[in-house]
Amino acid sequence: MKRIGMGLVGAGFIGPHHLEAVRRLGFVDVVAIADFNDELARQKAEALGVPKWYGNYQALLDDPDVHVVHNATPNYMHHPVSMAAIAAGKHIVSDKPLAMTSAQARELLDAATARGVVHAVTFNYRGNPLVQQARTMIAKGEIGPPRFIHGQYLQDWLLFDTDYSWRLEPDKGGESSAMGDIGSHWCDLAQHVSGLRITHVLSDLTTVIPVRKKPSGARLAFQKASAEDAYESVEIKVEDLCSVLVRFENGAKGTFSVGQVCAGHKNDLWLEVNGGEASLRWHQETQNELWIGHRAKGNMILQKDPSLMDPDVAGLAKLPGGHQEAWPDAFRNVLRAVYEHIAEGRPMSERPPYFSSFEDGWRANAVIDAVLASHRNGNVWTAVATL
Ligand code: SOE
Repeated sequence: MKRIGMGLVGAGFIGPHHLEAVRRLGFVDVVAIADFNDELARQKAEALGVPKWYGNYQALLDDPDVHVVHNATPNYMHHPVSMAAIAAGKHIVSDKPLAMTSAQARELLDAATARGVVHAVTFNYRGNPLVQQARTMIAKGEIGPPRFIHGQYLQDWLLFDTDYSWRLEPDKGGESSAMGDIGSHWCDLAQHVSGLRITHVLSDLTTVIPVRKKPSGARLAFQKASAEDAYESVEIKVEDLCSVLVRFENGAKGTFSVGQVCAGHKNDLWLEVNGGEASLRWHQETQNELWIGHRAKGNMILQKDPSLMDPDVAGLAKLPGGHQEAWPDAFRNVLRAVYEHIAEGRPMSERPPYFSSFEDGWRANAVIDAVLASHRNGNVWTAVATL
């Protein structure tokens, strides 16, 4: 297979995971890293074994050895970096959320489509084998029409007032914090697995911790406060907890909660779909099991085992039953689809279902915008924009 050069912009918490996933593909060369300045970029490049580094992203975009740009910067940089990458004719992989607003996301989708580059958003949970098993079962009518789609995405790394992230600053993270960060995953997963668009939402947003101690230095996601940190007390205006009622396009109802102040919940994403004949539930923290609920016979738990899965998606499980696959494997699966697509020069219209594009990124941003508007306008039912 033709070798492809990858360039990473932003090497904070998530960037190194992009890098590790593409290294596992076997036909991708990690060419360069760009970060906020030369020294930071050099340190990151050395630590991650990357040959070239740049103190600004435009220099990386000018490098002819870079064919695909991964945008793993904080949210406020998503739009400018991705727009510049598209203008430079590079294929682009953006971390989620695609942009700060659905208007920005729409600009990105239109620009990437017009330039004819491959565009992807890392909704990485789609790459989990049993997520695809669930999607396939629903698409084939095996649980009947979805009637109730519900779940949660809870974490606890922002539980204490000494916990901090740039995501809590609207100029860096956007108007929403928890919804943009992890709610975007839930909205994508629910729509992807059910095959149904979210049409309306009614939301209630809360800032459980209205004043936090902002550390003088940078803090990565999940990084604990240190006794040496100097603090400044800052007012927090964005939500760290959120409850949403949902309506789907076929009339199905739903509900989900998103929070990052929920003690004991580490990366607790689950999605349940109750259909006319059976139910399915997938839980990220026990991701090698799919619960299948029945009315007239015993419930079952399907283990991730390629020999037991639907043959259409069994190939996403790379190890036999009993050999657990995990978070980085799903990330790798999504990026494999993207890079195979690039290598084979196929159009975006021929991408596999679990390849999340800028259109999917726009869709999640549109739901987030509606969630914010619903809350702002007094917790009222609000329509989600359509393309
Ligand atoms: C922090 O909440 C975070 O790293 C998210 O940004 C990721 O998208 C999620 O997959 C894990 O948690």
